[in-house]
Amino acid sequence: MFHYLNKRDNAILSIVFSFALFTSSSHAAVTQVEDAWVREAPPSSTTLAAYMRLFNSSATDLIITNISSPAFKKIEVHQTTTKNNIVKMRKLERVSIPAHGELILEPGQKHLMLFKPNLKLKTGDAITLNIRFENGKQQEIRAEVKKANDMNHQQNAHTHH
Ligand SMILES: [Cu+2]
Repeated sequence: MFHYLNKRDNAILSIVFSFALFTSSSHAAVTQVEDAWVREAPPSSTTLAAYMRLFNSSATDLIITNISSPAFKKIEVHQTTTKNNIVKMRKLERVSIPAHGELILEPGQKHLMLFKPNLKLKTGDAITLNIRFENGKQQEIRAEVKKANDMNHQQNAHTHH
């Protein structure tokens, strides 16, 4: 358990350090990114899902116009909804990160739907996502492929089999 906590603390430290770098650089990142990951799927899967948290520290909303990756043919932002026990996903046409706010992409909620991978992705692999914003800026994000259970460090480490 202690080992687990230490790992998490290190991750937080490195995120804080990245923020410091970004704010002092002229190539400042458009958003601050936390926990970007792709859910590992069976090799035959034609769609995968990616999750992350994007923070907008600026005073204006950031509108996402396009997301792409060399590893996938197409990427959409989806919203999952559950109605009468039926789970549905719909494509969101206009997605923004509010000023001084955040966009949370997480399982069961909003997520990135990644279509037609160009290669078989497994745990430990990483992909690059390119987000374009309406203001003309763009940002590259690295997302690591993980099993669904690996990412629960923000919630809890309880898994039931
Ligand atoms: Cu979806």
